[in-house]
Amino acid sequence: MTIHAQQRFDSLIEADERIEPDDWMPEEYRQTLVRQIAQHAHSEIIGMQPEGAWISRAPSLHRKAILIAKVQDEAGHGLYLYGAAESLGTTRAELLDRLHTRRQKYSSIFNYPTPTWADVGAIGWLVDGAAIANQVPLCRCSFGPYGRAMVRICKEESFHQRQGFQILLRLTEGTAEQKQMAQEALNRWWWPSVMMFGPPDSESVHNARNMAWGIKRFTNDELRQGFVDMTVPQAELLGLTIPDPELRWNDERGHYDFGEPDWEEFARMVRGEGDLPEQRLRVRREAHENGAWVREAAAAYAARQRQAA
Ligand code: BYC
Repeated sequence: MTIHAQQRFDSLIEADERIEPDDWMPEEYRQTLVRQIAQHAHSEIIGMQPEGAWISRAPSLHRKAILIAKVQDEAGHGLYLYGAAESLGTTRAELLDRLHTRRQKYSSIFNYPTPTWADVGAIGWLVDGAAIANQVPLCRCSFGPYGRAMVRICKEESFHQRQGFQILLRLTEGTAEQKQMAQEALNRWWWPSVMMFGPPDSESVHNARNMAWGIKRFTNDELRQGFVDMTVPQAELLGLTIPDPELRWNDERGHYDFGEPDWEEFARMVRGEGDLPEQRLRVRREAHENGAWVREAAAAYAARQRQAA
């Protein structure tokens, strides 16, 4: 590395311009991006499971078609993100191996069950809603391929969020049992969604450096607050009650005050403790093994094309 290369990197960051894969970058910048983008990609593909489990049980053909499209979108998001990570000099095979051997994480949010159809609505409304709050600022990430991947992902997430809201709206307009089912799904998914933004700022390891590098644009707590402020009026529209007795509008701050999440539970979910996280990884490893023949066939086909060229 020359001093010139470091200066160029610093001045690009300073000017809020993009770093591209061929540009020199500090090793820590590269590593934190691989870590975050891989964790994000893993979350997208593990995140196919809780909703995927409802494809065969969707309440109508129409809902089934929408759900299949949504779950396929998540697979696509995983692909763009693995592609963005590969541009930093790693490979998809290596990243998947790190996921399968628990050397890399996926989002805590996907370690919760989906016992009813209303949970599918709650994932779309709350989890995709939280994803949008987190990912819209990532469209301006200083690393070009990640920021550009985010633009398309955010467009798709906003369709996902609306379909989730719409599932719950239909349920809340239905019978007393259906409304109850929607409320119970909100009770299950509210706190996990609030925690999805990561540990409080006081405990965040990467906040400060990633903000300075223009990877993150807002801290975990700022994003969490934005999510709560955005979601409370939507819950009111649905006629559902957010399960937080401390939730109230604070005129002085111009934001909602809310209670403290259970950070011990968050830590357990991040570590992947329990039967459900075990199942998530088992299903993922099996899917990978069952797909081996596709990878082999694609590699053989590519080799033949190269020979023919
Ligand atoms: N779960 O220093 P911090 C989707 C880890 S999927 C697990 O604040 P950072 C969808 C963190 O990695 C979208 N681990 O970290 C798909 C770090 O550990 P390491 C998922 C978490 O990076 C299907 C440690 O805690 N979204 O939308 O500055 C269906 C300290 O944290 C979590 C993304 O991946 C967590 N929730 O900030 C429906 C967004 N939170 O790595 C929907 C991209 C924190 O040092 N990622 N940790 O061992 C980010 O924006 C940032 O990485 C985070 C954390 C805000 C999540």
